[in-house]
Amino acid sequence: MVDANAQNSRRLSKQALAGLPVSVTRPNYRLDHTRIGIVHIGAGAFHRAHQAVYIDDLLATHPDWAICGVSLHSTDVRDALRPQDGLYTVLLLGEQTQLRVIGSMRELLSARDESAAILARLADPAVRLVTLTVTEKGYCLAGQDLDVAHPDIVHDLALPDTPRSAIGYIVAGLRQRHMLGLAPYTVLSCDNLADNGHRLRRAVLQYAQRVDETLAAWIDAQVSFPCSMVDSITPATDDALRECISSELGCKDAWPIQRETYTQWVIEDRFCNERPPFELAGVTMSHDIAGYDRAKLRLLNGAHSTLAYLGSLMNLETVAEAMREPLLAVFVERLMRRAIAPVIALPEGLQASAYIDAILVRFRNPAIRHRLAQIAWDGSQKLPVRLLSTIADALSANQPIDSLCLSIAAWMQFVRRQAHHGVALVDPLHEVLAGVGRACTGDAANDVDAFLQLDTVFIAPLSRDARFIHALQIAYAALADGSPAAISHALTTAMYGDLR
Ligand code: CS2
Repeated sequence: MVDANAQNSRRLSKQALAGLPVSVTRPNYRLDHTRIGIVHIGAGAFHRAHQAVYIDDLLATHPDWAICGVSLHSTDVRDALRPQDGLYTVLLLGEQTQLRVIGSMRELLSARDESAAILARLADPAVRLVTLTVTEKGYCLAGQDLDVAHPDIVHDLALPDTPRSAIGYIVAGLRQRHMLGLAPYTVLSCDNLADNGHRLRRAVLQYAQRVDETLAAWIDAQVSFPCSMVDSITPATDDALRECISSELGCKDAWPIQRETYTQWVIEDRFCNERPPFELAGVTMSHDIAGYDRAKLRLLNGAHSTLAYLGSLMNLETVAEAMREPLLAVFVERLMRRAIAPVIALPEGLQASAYIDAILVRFRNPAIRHRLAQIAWDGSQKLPVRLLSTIADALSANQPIDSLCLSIAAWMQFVRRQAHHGVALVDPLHEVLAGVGRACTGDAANDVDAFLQLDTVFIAPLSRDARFIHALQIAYAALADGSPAAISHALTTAMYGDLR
């Protein structure tokens, strides 16, 4: 333990590295011998916990792949990390916890006031890869297409040289390269989104077509957008973590990150420019991203969202706590084994039972306080890829959908409860959802119908499928008033196989 005054006066930095306790792993390369090779858009916690750690593993032998981290909407990450020379700590939560200082983010920029510097980086030929984690909503999509009415897209189309959106920056960077006769960069989506590369490519091309058709044709022919699958549970940073890390380090880290020890990154090997030797850092290069994606989004994330809504309705706080609730733990395990796994095609070599076993162990990890409220965010964006796609496939295969509909009904009940309590949702549709939630009366047919009108969440033909509507109404009615007692009762009924 270090003297509190000394700790407050010192900040994590290059100079502080030598004085850190020996148990803390630190960069095994000279920070100033590295060179920026990647621009990452969306320098949030997930990127810093995941991709930046893989890159940190490579810099000793491949120093020209350091990262410039860009935040689109805020200056917080830059303001926290720049005074620390870009350094931050990752706390790895396993049987034994481990502290590691990451040095791969050599530059931090914010689009709020450094737009020109970001565009200059994107035009730098040493940058051969642009990666992004901007979450589902950052793609500005309406269904499969670019949402041309999205305020950021409207802005960027009017002023393409001073963009706001990730799509606007990617295209502005490519436009400079095209004009300068430079090779394009590969654009790699690292968002937890099915088919992420294809969706991004479509949005970029649709946007570029509106800016300059010649440029769009060049992007179409020259730029690759590989798909990728990312996985590592990363609970949000809180003050307790900040204090704990600063006290362990003996100096202040303004924005440490925590994550589970487990991590996976699968990337489609389709790059139009040089790429880092990802394999050396444990990344799987594959041609079946869709299979990995499906397995992860539908099993892990589908189960996560289910726990988030049912668990929140039961007034539980974290995933591990929800897994200690026997009814919920059994329900979610059966959901994965009996309702989800039978209707997904897994990539070669991935065994559903072992994959689910591992997910259950990860969810039970007592070292992680992963708040259900965090997972409940952005339900309108997450449910289609996590649960509704499985329901559509189950219906096509004539498989039961009752328990899957219980997860969707739990979201509806959650929206209803928050609206009635006047608690704002974190969701791009929060205003519409608050209106729908407030109007809910508890009548299953009416309430379910009101939710089904949300046509960016419930897409036809599923939204009009009589079997789906019927199962949803039964599930919603089974959750009754959404109270903890009603949820326990519905889960008990579901355990015995029939909600009716
Ligand atoms: C979680 C994910 O917050 C959420 O919605 O389901 O962030 C999950 O922890 C990651 O996808 C795990 O890789």
